[in-house]
Amino acid sequence: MMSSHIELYRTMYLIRRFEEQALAEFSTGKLVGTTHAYIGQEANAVGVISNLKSEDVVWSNHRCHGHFLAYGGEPAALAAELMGKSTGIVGGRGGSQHIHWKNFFSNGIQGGIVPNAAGMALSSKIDGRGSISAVFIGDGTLGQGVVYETMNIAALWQLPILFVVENNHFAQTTPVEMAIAGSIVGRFEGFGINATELFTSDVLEILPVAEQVIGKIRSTGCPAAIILNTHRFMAHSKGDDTRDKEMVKKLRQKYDPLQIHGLRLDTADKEPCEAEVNQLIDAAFFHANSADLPSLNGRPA
Ligand SMILES: Cc1ncc(C[n+]2csc(CCOP(=O)(O)OP(=O)(O)O)c2C)c(N)n1
Ligand SMILES: [Mg+2]
Repeated sequence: MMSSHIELYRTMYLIRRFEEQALAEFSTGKLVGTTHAYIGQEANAVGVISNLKSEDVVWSNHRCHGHFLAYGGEPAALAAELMGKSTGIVGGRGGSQHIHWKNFFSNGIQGGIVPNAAGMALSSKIDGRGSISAVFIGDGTLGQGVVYETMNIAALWQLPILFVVENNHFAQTTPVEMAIAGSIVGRFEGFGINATELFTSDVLEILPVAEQVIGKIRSTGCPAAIILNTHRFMAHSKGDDTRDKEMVKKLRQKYDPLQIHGLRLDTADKEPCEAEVNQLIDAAFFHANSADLPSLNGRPA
């Protein structure tokens, strides 16, 4: 496997700490716009993105911080972006949901970026680049018609695209049972797209399955899907959570990806790793906080 146990833990811990800090700073008014924490879902981003190559393209959504950090994005640039600062990933103009760095793109419009992923997969196929597009969507985004138009064209034209559905069982406050008829796997299979479903928060279970599915996309050029059943431990955004608090607590006890994978590590490895990441996060937010706002049409803000 391409990443060691401690590397996998480090990336998941980095995401966790970033999100905790972002939520803490939000309440102080330093962050602008909105934010959707990835806490609880870390194993998905790490398990999938660890298998991608630099020429592959990652397409993300409103809950994009974890995907961006797993992709190798700088926490300091992300923190600055959340604060609308000039040192942000896109100069402070994208905020939490609209990021572009290297081959990473995110968009806050549910499903809006899915056809772009197919377009880039088509371009890769035409040019013979061999790269794939990986697009992350949530369960609630399966309510968007454009997702099905994309599945259709991806299957019809045999495009190298990986659909990753992170089913955290809620779209904001709507439980998946109230929004989705039939099955998620069945939606892909209806278009002839192979779909693999996992029920785990263990990065070591996601990693090899993602490796196999991605390998198949590379060797066949055909689309595929991974459905990851997962849980978010925080509110949808900052304070909007109608779920029973005890139920969320129980989910966290059972499905915390950091607890699950952390048990495999020696304290002698884990503690310095956490200390290094804690420092990195502190520095990221400190520098973001002291950075300048972007200029307006070339004039100082
Ligand atoms: C087209 C569109 N409609 C509504 C919204 C507002 N909105 C943002 S996230 C969200 C729920 C998304 O649920 P899901 O796809 O399950 O992702 P999750 O938030 O659970 O990660 C909604 C309704 C939006 N961003 N775009
Ligand atoms: Mg959801």
